[in-house]
Amino acid sequence: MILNKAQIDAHNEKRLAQHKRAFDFVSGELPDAEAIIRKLVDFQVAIPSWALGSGGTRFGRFSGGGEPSTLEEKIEDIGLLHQLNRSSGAVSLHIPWDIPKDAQAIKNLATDFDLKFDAMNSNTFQDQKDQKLSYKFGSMQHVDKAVRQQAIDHNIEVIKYGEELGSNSLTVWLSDGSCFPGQLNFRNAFNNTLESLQAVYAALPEDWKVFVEYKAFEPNFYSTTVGDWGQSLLYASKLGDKAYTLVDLGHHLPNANIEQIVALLLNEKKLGGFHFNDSKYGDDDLTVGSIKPYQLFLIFKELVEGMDARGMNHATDLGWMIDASHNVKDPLEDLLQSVEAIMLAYAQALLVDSKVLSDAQLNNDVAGAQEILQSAYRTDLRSLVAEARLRSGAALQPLQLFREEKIRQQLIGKRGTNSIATGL
Ligand code: LRH
Ligand code: MN
Repeated sequence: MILNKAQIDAHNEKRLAQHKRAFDFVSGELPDAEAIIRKLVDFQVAIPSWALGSGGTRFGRFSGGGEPSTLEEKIEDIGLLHQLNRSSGAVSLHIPWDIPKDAQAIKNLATDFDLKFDAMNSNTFQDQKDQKLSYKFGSMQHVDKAVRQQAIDHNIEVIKYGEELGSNSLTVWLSDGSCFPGQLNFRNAFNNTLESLQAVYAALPEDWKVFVEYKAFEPNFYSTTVGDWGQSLLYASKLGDKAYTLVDLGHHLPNANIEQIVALLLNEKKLGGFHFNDSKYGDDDLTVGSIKPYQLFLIFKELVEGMDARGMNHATDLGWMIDASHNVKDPLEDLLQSVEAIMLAYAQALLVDSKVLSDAQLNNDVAGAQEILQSAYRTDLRSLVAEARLRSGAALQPLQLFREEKIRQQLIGKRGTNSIATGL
């Protein structure tokens, strides 16, 4: 392990007095800081195995060096993140980018880092070198039944890997769609996709869930066969109780009201999980909370309110995952900032007094309602999130410790500057 308890303790020791001052001041002002801290300690975010290297775009890729080039090294990097913030306790794998050659060994290594396996991700949006039939014109929507069957078989194979690792959910994102009017029969594409998903659904183990991830566009630029929350909800409703929708924040058309979509999917008991990231234009996969932090807060406000209304367990009843790609930031620093943004938005949402807000809404007190939301959003809860880390044995300032210990330089020392991580 690159990092040990003594290094974390020394880091915290130097910052304890300043932290206590901030924490005592803020917590003293809050109705129930302890309740919020307990929830923060329990809240774990899954780290995508495909976002531990420099992604890049079609215009270029700029590696920062020291990237993990094996699944073992990826587990080590996610383990390091979890040591630093004790809020990254799960791995979301992408197949075939990260096939566990020895599942038991990978499971043991993950356990050493106190990591679990969250949703498995299938991939029928790329052609693998040994693949018989191409997905150029789609996978589950394809006009050729043999191509659809190939996609179904792949998803069933992914479920098998997940069972070996102790995962209990599958995320299906289909890049299927069309680039030009006339290219596709929308009704046939929908019916083929539903029939294919039904075959995958039938292969789901009893305690598993399947998440249908929607996306407005890219790589298809005229239609996408699972293009928005309504289409995903249609599939999930027709599939059955083990099927849910998955909300990737970057998969919406500009100015979509994602917090309203979240509220309605929760209301329908069909919200399965998230791919957290941020974006200004398209599926930019930027650091969570780096562009629209108020939207992230509003989404968590709907999550807390909607989950409480259904008596759901915040930590375990939805899939909390990051889906990011790094072009100019160190991948691990970017992920540390994303987890911090998620914990802060969750903490602020927990601060909203839903009873008082409901009274304002029932009295059409519009300005009053905004005051309630914005006073929560404008409350600096960084010391509470830090206190939750301290109590979990993590670092008060994970990004600072990552830099103080020159961890990227250590990784470059171990892995070199040209190691490449599979993924985006
Ligand atoms: C598609 C997506 C999907 C993943 C991929 C890595 O844009 O969000 O969740 O499979 O990114
Ligand atoms: Mn995604």
